[in-house]
Amino acid sequence: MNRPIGLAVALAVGIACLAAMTVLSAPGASRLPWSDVQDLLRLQVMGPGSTQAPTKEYVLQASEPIQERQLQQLEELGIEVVSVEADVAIVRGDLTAFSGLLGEDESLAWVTGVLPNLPMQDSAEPKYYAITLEQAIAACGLDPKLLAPIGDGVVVAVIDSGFTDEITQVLGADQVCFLKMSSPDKSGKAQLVAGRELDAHGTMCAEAIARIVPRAKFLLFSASNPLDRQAMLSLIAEGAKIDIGGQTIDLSTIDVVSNSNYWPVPQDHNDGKGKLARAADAVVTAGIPFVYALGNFGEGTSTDRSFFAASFEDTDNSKLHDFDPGSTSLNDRNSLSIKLDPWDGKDPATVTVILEWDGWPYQVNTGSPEWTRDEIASIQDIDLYVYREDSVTKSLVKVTQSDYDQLTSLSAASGGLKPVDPLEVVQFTVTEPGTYLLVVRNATADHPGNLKTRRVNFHMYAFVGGTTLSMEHHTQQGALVNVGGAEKVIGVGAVGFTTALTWCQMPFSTQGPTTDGRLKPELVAPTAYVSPLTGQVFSGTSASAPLVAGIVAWLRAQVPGATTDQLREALCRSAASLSGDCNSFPGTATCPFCEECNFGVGCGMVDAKAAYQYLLSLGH
Ligand SMILES: [Ca+2]
Ligand SMILES: [Ca+2]
Ligand SMILES: [Ca+2]
Repeated sequence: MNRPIGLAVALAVGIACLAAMTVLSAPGASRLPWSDVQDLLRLQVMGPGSTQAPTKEYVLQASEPIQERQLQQLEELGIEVVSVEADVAIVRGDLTAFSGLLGEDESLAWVTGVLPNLPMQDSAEPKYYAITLEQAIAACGLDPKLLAPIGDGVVVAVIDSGFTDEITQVLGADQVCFLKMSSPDKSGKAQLVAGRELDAHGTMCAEAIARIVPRAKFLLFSASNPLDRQAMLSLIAEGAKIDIGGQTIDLSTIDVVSNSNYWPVPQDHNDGKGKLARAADAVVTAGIPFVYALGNFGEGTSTDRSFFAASFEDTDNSKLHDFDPGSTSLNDRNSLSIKLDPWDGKDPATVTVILEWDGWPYQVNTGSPEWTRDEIASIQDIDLYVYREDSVTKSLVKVTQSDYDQLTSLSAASGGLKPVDPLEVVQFTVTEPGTYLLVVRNATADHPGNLKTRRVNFHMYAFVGGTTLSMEHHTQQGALVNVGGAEKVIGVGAVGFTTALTWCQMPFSTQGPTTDGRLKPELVAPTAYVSPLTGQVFSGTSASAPLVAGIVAWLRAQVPGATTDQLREALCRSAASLSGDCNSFPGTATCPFCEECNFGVGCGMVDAKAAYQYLLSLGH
């Protein structure tokens, strides 16, 4: 993304609601260097819970109420039974050998599953178990014995932040090709070359797919910034042929793209019209299904991130958005407060806030390089300010600001300068406890020649490193980022296995819809499984999407004639309904493929076998 880094511009006009306060100082209002934005939080951070593989207790599930003789059988195998209740037992011991017997030893056919007994959350209900990767795959309707998931001849592309050597423990050297974008040459062009970044995140994504289609070929793309990712998607959509060490890699042979990372900077307004979303849709149009992890923004508060969406409203004419229109306190009314909690004040915490809105070019400019009068009249400029309330004096201190002038940039555009996207970003370090106030200001009002009437719909994303963040208000629905709103992409949410032995939407899993009202996610898949390669519990929607991508790869091998539209339709129409309150969400979107769908779990849980049968029913 081309975003010029300018000098901070001091506030020209006082903020009405803050005028009565003593503004003590405005320490170093600095812009966040773009490279930092790219590096920051580019991964879908693991969801809540432990990252250590569980080792102690397990939940053993039986096909029937457990009998005395079955308990004896376990004892003879060296497994300690802690407790039994109907068809579930809590057991202890090294279950490595025992797990190997399952599915092989017929006398153990009554054991239908063994789960590590590790609640993923301590504070909230319901609790979630970490499960094994095999259990996660089986839960997706893929029984290795029945379906022989091998994936001969299939080519899988995984785009992620990086890959470690561990992946070669499950994939042969002839199955893997590491690719990344080169540094731009003098003309500014970058090439796809052999190489990679190192990151276990991509390894765990590729590992999950490899367990479903172990004989597929893997193109592992390391994307270190949004521009690289966009370039990669364009090359894939073009079906480019890349020469790597004398060998030609034909990107048109890719059968599925799996992508589980994002940058915290939205590149569109969650309407699928942004650069990355369009690049992803172009991949699907070229005949390659695209599976995307929808993100971990669902919880909204008391995590390391929060999201807020609103339509700009200013009934007190302060030029500041009314976050609390009914409040008699001007500060409360015109600001959104955030607190870090818990925070002991010892280690400075870094907070990043991103503000984006339905500005231009995607939502206003109709595509022509020339702007019409109506389009220009629709441009709205808003800015982002951060204040801190002094814990002693209660006065407000300006912490930082981001105030790009989108209107000036447009004027400059006709002089050959690049336009600035509707985006404001601040980053500040919290060095003392207190409440921070986020303020969204209508800067268009400063442009008297540009009277604006169009309502601005804006999104705010806040992130903190190392602690949790509580936002005064947060919005649970619609916190999609990057590719999340793309029309043709299969967006995947996350479900966990609960202590009630049901599948339930994970609280962190990002909810739809898109800003233009379309259903997201399309479906959900399990998360929080133990990666055999890294020994970590792989959580977040990052872990769910590769399971769906693996199933798509498997379907491509089984039903080579299925089109991308048919694959998407088959996955959605055959998804299993999830019961229970934790899967109930208000609101339904336009839902072409399922009768019962919602913004939390989409059409439901992916079911590979049912999707396969659905494709057969279409005549394949
Ligand atoms: Ca106001
Ligand atoms: Ca407020
Ligand atoms: Ca601005």
